Amino acid sequence: MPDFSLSSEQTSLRDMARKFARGEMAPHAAECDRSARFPEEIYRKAYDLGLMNLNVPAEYGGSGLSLFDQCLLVEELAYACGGMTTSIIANCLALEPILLGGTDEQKRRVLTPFCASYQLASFCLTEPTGGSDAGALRTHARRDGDAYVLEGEKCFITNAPHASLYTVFATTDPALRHRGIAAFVVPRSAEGVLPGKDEEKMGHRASSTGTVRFEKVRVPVRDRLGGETDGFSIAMRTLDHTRTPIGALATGIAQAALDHAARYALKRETFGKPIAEHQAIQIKLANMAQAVAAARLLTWHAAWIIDGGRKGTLESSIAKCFASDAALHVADEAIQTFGGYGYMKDYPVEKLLRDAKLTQIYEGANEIQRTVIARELLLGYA
Ligand code: COS
Repeated sequence: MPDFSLSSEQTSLRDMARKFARGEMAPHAAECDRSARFPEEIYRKAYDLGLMNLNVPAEYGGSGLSLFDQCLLVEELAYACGGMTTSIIANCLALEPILLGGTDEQKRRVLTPFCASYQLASFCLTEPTGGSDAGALRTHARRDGDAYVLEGEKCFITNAPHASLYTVFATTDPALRHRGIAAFVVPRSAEGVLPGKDEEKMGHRASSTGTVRFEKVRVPVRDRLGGETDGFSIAMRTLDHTRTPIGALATGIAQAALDHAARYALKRETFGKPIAEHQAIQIKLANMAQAVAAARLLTWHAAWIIDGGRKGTLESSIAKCFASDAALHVADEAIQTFGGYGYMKDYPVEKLLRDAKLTQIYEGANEIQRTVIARELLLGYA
């Protein structure tokens, strides 16, 4: 059985993230949400504290944290603002394909200069014609001498308008479906890379989400990750790793919702006593607390499995799916505890609901997570 007691290093790491989240992020969360502002100055501070390239080994200039330690930090950041956290951890998603599929030469050439200063990277898999069916990509990679020519469009890409580097998945032959997909590293400076505008979103409004068009972009063969048919496997293995921190992100949102609800319930009086003394509210708070604890433990368990060298496909999908459903439910119950005030933008809980919603959709919709969970589960019964 795993032992989840934190070492003194882990406690210091968590406390550092908590201090940054509550001191630097939280004071700006409502304003960035209202105006959909991308607070680059906060992201630069996150970089300076080593909170950005968490998964990149120290030898390539990153923080080199275990997935478990990443989850500790991500929960703290998300407690303050889910949207800012999404932008802060997007580099982990974008760089993971290089860690999994790149050679040592590629890692040194790409990651080392990238991590040496504040820069953003984006993971480009999803396309306008579909995100869940990742084997059906239309972005095309045509071999031409010592390069590929990329042509196509990606959408819903976190940080795309601000990124200097993209990891891009493209097909050499759509008829081959997942067996025809290759992965590439593409600098924004390459001719024909055209990031689009920021999308106007329901939640995660401090984060930036946009399209990227690739118009006849020449990508040298040396910037392909793995073999020409390895792209789908690299994408899937990347998501196995990065869905777990989404569980942590959702847990942070849920914990914030629970804390707001409990504090409010102790202050707000009806029928001559604080609503926290009414059983209807106590049951709500008790159920919310159970959901938060289970989300955190499932996330830590998935991280523990993957840190131990196992694949973690099942566990990361369970963590992401459960924690994101829990976050939406807990945020909803927090609003209900606040009553009419909860529905007002002057109070913090309606933002938590809008932010929680995205965690059910991105890095694989929860319907896909359930597909993955069922497939993995049934393997054990076949
Ligand atoms: N790790 C390694 N390999 C994997 C894998 C994983 N986690 N999951 C699947 N594969 C392999 C399979 O073993 C299979 O290999 P073979 O061709 O050698 O048999 C291949 O990939 C195809 O797998 P599968 O048949 O399961 O593919 P499907 O087309 O049915 O799609 C899902 C699988 C739905 C799981 C995939 O398309 C998916 O994850 N979609 C969601 C994408 C997503 O999360 N998008 C969000 C982007 S980030 S915001």
